[in-house]
Amino acid sequence: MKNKRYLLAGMLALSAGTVLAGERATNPFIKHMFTADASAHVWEDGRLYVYPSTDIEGKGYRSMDGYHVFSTDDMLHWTDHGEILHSRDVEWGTPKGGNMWAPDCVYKDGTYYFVFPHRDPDNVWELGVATSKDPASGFTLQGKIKGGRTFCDPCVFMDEDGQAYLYAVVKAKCYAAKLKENLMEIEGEMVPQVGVDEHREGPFVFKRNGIYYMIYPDHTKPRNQMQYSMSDSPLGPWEPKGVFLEATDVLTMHGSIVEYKGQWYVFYHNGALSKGRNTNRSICFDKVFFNDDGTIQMVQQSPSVVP
Ligand code: FUB
Repeated sequence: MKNKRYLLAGMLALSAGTVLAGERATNPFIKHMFTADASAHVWEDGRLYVYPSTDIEGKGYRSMDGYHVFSTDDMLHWTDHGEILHSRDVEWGTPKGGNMWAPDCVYKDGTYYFVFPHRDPDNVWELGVATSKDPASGFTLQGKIKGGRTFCDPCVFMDEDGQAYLYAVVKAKCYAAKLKENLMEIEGEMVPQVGVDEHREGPFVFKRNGIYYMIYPDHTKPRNQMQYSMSDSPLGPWEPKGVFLEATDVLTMHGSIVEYKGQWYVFYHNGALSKGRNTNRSICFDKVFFNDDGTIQMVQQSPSVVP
């Protein structure tokens, strides 16, 4: 009888999303669909949101479509907020659909700006923007970011002074510039970033203790590793620091680093649910630790994590 009472109490706690001592998050943490290129952010409501791209079962990169948003307040229980955008909604996009690659999201003055790469009818990459007052629903298309070339893999970093920076990729090189107040136009020109020579794609920029970090997948074959560079300016020059996350079982690497409730985490993807299929990836996270000089310690990729 006593045991039954404890069991019932435990079940109620789980269903309410209560965290049990020592409870572990398992990797990959999204299991009901394939997801990649996780961009993680902590927003005003205190939740951590992840904006990944969606891989389609049994298909390749060109079929990627239908962005979902996921959020948590304990790194254990995740809410799938559903699809926020599909290629069929993008009137300037390729009629073939798909081609919805690694996105990012940034917050400014009560509005969330979801930035995504998509091909136009001439097969040229453009960066689209959709906005919402809610971080995980109600996004409305606003058009394309003006002033750039044909960029992919956008990252928008909002500095503490309210200035936004856009980082994006052309032919494996990382370019960056300030964004204008409207976050829809590039100020000046996108300039190649110095000191990120190993960069292949998927830049993500964050700031810690006044230092800017850019993390980026490198050219290592047959599977990319994650490297990083540090700078005292958001537009570099950057100082290369090398690998901090080894390759997984898929070709690509792409992710983000964020602090949540006093702990730093890195998000990345692997092929654990598809048995290593390069285009059916799944997002994971692990803890990140820094040395006293700000450098990042090698990350231990784990099947499960105590947040
Ligand atoms: O997910 C499609 C592409 O693969 C991304 O845009 C790249 O960063 C790589 O992960």
